[in-house]
Amino acid sequence: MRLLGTVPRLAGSLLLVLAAGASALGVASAHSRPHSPGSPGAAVRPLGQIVPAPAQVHPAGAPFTLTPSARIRVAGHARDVRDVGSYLAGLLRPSTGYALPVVQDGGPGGGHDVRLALTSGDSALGAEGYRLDSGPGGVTLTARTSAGLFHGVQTLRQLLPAAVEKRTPQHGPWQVAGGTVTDVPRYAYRGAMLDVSRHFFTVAQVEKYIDELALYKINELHLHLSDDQGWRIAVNSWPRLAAYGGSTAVGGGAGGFYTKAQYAQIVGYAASRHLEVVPEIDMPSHTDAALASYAQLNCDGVAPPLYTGTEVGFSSLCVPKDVTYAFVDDVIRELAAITPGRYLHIGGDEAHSTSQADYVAFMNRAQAVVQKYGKTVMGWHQITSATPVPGAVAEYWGYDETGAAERAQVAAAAQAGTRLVLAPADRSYLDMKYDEDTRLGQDWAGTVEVDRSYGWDPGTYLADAGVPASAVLGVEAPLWTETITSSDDIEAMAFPRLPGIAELGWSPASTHDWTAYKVRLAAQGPRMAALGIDFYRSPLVDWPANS
Ligand code: NGO
Repeated sequence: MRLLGTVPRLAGSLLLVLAAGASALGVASAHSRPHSPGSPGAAVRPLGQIVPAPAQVHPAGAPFTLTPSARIRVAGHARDVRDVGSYLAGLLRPSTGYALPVVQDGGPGGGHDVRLALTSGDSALGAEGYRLDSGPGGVTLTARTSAGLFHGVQTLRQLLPAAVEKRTPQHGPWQVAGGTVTDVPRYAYRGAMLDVSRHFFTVAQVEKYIDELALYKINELHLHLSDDQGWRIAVNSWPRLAAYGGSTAVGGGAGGFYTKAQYAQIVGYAASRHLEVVPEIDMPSHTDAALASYAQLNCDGVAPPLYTGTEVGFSSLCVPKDVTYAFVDDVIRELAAITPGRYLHIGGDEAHSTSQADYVAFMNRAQAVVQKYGKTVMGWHQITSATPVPGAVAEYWGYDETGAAERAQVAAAAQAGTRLVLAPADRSYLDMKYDEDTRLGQDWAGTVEVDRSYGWDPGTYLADAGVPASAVLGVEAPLWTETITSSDDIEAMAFPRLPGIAELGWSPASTHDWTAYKVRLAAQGPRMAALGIDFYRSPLVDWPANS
């Protein structure tokens, strides 16, 4: 633990501490009952005591107990549903020590099993919703899609004791409160961005983050693949971008890049956790790595040196040159070809060394290239100062200091049909320090404690400026990595703010309440600790002793 001292690891007294922590939180419910004589009485967490808060919760009846003979029954033959079953088994086997075979379902009833079933009915569940029915006879997850079942698995997981997250055998009982959860997301886009340019992160590090994001029902992974300090994706037609432009990082250390096969591995891993990868090539500024790799991309034909500092806005592609558009076309064509997701992000932020006329000309041409290769344009909200193409998504990263004119421009675009992903820097930027003592991060948008990060409503955040609630596609939590170099660093900044942004993206506005949220967040402490996530123990939250 780097931020706040040592993490208590109380393996021997885990159950007692769990029980004590649970009752301190008032999570022991009418549905709790001792599992067996002499059991330390681990309380059953109430249905709904999860993050993100579910849309509807109906506690009823006695709990379900996962036993050694339980099976994971998968209804139907769809490969992706079976994959969700295998994923669930993989989560539960190490800590329970149970075999949990994934078997074909013979129909409802019996078995004291966990059952996963697709339904074509219940259109209210939408593309990502699910229903969880729990009782002594079993747990059934129902959804219209495998994504819905996967999100239901995250709920089931959070209803089990935190020790289920450990990778070595633990003591049960493994109980889930009785009743029904019916849950659908508020927003379709619930993103996390990782800047792999300022510092490079390996495939394994990205996969680890993906696993952590999935627990909170995040469904978009935005990868910031290029910036002044590093180009991180192989492009066959411009090989020096990665080979040379990817060779360093902020501070001058070794950089790195993903081969196309490695990128495909990340995309595939994300898909297995029901996240879509949104790749970003930031243009026309934030391009020193490209400009250093190819002299012809510069207006003066001279390649600048590689850059390892942290200034922004000094670089620009040469807007009048034809070769710039050959470059843009090649890069976007190759990236689109390895990206199954819908979106391709072209940056557009902080083009301080590009004239506004050039900026507009460039962004409009770049958008056309994204469309030509079949992708939906995404850009930082400055793209609204060009001409967003129909269907474009602008990512708002303003903050309390953002001027009225800039907000009005975003609002005008939103009124004209541009959809918005909200990532306000003084709320959702995971690289902002929690307080002045935070070891990592920046504070240009202020310090952002957990309550501030959670304390806004995406539906009304830009209402004053004139943004209609219907224009909001969702939220994102970006993690810029000027100061971030390891998985430990990622975790220290993302957790516990990321779960709050995930909740703003998923949960109905009616559940929004800091006092209730901080109790549910506290209950995540032991779970994050069991997962080995080195999270920031915010003093605003009463973390249980085993967190
Ligand atoms: C800004 C800037 C990034 C920085 C980040 C640091 C955007 C969209 N552009 O956000 O280059 O890394 O702040 O917080």
